[in-house]
Amino acid sequence: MNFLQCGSRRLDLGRPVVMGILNVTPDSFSDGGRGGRFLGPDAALAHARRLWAEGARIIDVGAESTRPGAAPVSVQEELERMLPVVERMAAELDVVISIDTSTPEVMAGAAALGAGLINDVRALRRPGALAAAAATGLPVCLMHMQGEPDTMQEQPRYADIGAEVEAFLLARVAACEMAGLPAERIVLDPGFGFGKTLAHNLDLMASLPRLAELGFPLLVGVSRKSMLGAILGGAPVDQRLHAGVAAAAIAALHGAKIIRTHDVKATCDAVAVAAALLERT
Ligand code: PT1
Repeated sequence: MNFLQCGSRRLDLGRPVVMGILNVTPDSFSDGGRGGRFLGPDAALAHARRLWAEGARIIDVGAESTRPGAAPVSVQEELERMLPVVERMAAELDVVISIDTSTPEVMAGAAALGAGLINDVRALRRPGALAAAAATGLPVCLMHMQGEPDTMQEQPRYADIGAEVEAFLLARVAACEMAGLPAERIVLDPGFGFGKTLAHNLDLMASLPRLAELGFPLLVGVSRKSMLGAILGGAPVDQRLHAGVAAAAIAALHGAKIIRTHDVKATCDAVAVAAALLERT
C-alpha cells in the first residue's frame, strides 16, 4: 500500500522521494524576478532532464506563480505555458509529471497528455476542480492555504494552527470522496508559507508527525521560502540553500513522504540521511 499509481507510472513511497520544481512562469520568485528562465518547452525540457538526473522522481510543472503577492494568470495563458511542456516531458522522460494548477481545464488537458499527479494549492476549491480532478483518475495533492496568494501574508491568524490545518484538510478529503475521488489517491500538504507567519510555519513543522498519522502521504515544500530567510535573519532567496536542506531533512524525519524543492541533488542527500535513520526505527 506504500505506493501511488500516477497514471501509467507507479510511485514508491516506501521511503521519502524528492519532487523537483519546474517553473514555466515568467515571474518565478526563486530566479530573483529576472523572469523568462524556463519559458519555452526546449529550455523547460533541459531543466527537467537535469532535475531527473539529480534524483527527482516527480517533477512539478507550474505555470501560475502562487508565491506571496503573485497575481492570477488567465486560463488561456496557463494552458499555453503548461501543455506543450507536459506533452514533451511525457514523451521523453520516465518521471512522474505533477501539475501545479487549480484550473479544471489545465487538469483535464494535462492528464490527457500524460500528467501523473495533480498538485493544487487551493485543494480543489475552484468551481469545477473537484469533478475535473476526479475524472482524470489521477492522485491529487490537497494543500492548506489561508486566503489567496495576492493577500495571504497580510494578516494570517490561527488559534491552533495544527488543529485548523488538519480540520481543513480532512474536510477537503471528505469533499473529494463525495466527488468520487477516493482516499487512496490523496496526498496532503500543510502549505508552508501560504497565509502563515514564521511562528505559524514552525508550529506546523512541529505538527507534522500528527498530520502524518492521518494516514495520507504528506508533501512538504519549504525550498527557498521566506520562512528560511526569516530564520536566518533576513537571508535573500539565493542564500537559503542550506537552511532549506536542513528543513527538508527535518520534514522527512517527521514523516513527510514527498519533499518539493528547487535544489534536488542536495535535498536527495538530506532525505537519504533521514531515510537511513527512519529505516532503523
Ligand atoms: C507547496 C508549494 C506548492 N509551494 C505544494 N505546491 C509553492 N503542494 C508552489 C515564501 O514564503 O509548498 N506545496 N506550489 C510556492 N509557494 C510559495 C509560498 C513560495 C511562499 C514562496 C513563499 O517565500
